[in-house]
Amino acid sequence: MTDTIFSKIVRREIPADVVYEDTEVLGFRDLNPQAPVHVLFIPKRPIATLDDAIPDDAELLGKLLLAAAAYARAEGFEKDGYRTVINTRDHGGQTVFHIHVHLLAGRQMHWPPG
Ligand code: D5M
Repeated sequence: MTDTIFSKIVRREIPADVVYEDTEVLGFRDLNPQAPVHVLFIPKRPIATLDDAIPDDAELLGKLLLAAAAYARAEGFEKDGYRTVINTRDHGGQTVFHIHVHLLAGRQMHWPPG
């Protein structure tokens, strides 16, 4: 897959407000926040979209979700709750083709999403 801006963030070639990091996952604040808290969790090893994930990626995808949950718990968001979102390709509204989990917290979310 082609390099994206998120791989540049992983390599620290461009700045980001990093709030979570482990050996395989990076979490950083979204530049265009849609809630009081809006953090993106990405695997350091890029996968373009959820549709590109293969069975060998299962553990990494699980770690991505668990990292978001661990961060939410550490920040105390689990009490009121929060939303996690993965946008996939055009109709999903994906704009950066390096898979990412949006973590949104700090306000009431609504359903259905736009
Ligand atoms: O979400 C892609 C998200 O990535 C979107 O909410 C903006 C955010 N974004 C784009 N560039 C950056 C940088 N450089 N830092 C932080 N956040 C960024 P999608 O689900 O693909 O629409």
